[in-house]
Amino acid sequence: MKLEAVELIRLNVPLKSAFRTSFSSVNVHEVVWAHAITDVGEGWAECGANDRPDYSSEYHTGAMAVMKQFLLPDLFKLGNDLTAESIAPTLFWAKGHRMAKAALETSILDAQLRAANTSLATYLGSTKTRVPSGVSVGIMNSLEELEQFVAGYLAEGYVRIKLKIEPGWDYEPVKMVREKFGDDLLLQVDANTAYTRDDFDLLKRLDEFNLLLIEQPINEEDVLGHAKLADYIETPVCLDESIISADIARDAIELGAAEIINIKPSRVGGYIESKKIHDVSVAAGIPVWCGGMLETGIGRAANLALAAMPGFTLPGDTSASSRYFETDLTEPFVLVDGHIDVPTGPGIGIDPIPEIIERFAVSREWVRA
Ligand code: SMG
Ligand code: MG
Repeated sequence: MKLEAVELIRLNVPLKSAFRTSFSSVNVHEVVWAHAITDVGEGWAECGANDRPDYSSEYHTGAMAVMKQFLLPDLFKLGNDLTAESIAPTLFWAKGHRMAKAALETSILDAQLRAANTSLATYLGSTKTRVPSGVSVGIMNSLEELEQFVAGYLAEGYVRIKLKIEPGWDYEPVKMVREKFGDDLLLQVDANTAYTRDDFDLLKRLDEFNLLLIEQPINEEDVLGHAKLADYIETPVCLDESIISADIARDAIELGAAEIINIKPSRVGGYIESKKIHDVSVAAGIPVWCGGMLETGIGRAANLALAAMPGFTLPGDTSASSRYFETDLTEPFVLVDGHIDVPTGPGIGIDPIPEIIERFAVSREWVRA
């Protein structure tokens, strides 16, 4: 196949309520999409970057700049030799920028699979038709507010609760949720690197709550520190930000730093690398689950296909459209009995709704061969 053009679309999508993590609070989710036009048809993907380099070093304006100046010219140069599988090797010379690369690879993979009439789930070797859905609950202003939100999500049917934590918002909120909602609740926490090696005793106090896991407690570059923590506490240590490739996943597992892995396709450069991380983890007996970056339906559809792979044995942050959005940009994904259906159509299996793109788009720009 051949890449003819890519449209980069920036959208500002309002959130139903502010989402606060240890590093930011957002009311409007700023999104970038890649819309690939090839000789065999079009494809869509969402870039996982935030508007600021707060979750990772990537950010929207930077991701679009590297796509335009370096990544896309190389993909155009491939001419008729372009395949989704050729993208990572072609762009390997460009260090980092995995979220930018993932968006391009996924949009072209979507086009390739649509033309072949194959779903992304089939391409990845996924086996489930629906996946259990967890929900990520932001840092709140009070324990009362947190209790209300958790009660609401459980009433909707979410099968697992993840609490965002940071110093000062950890032991008490986890204790409250455990006490109010019972010992059977699947409960985990995510610190987004907010702690340090000096906080191990504090984190050990969470052992009493029988958590499924603690996600990325300390600096993403301190993989050895996570191994030391994993030795020190009972709660399984799960890595998110640290795992940017299958090689790093292999090393982190061997070091004992990753007892569980959160796979986010955007963070690791796409779905092909995600499958490699899945395979490395399964071979080592490490459970994986699918993370999220507050994706709209375009990103969520592809994440659901990944989450349906056999090694994804823990519920993911693959919540329904209504978790974040009053209006999604695709047909909404709905929670049924705590699960979301995996799309079965060709490619990512879902299309954006043009009028809703128009409503939320702040810029649309074509990059041509
Ligand atoms: O998509 O539901 C979602 C978001 C889940 O908590 C979530 N993501 O570190 O896992 C994580 C965070 C990153 C969010 S960046 C704003
Ligand atoms: Mg995380």
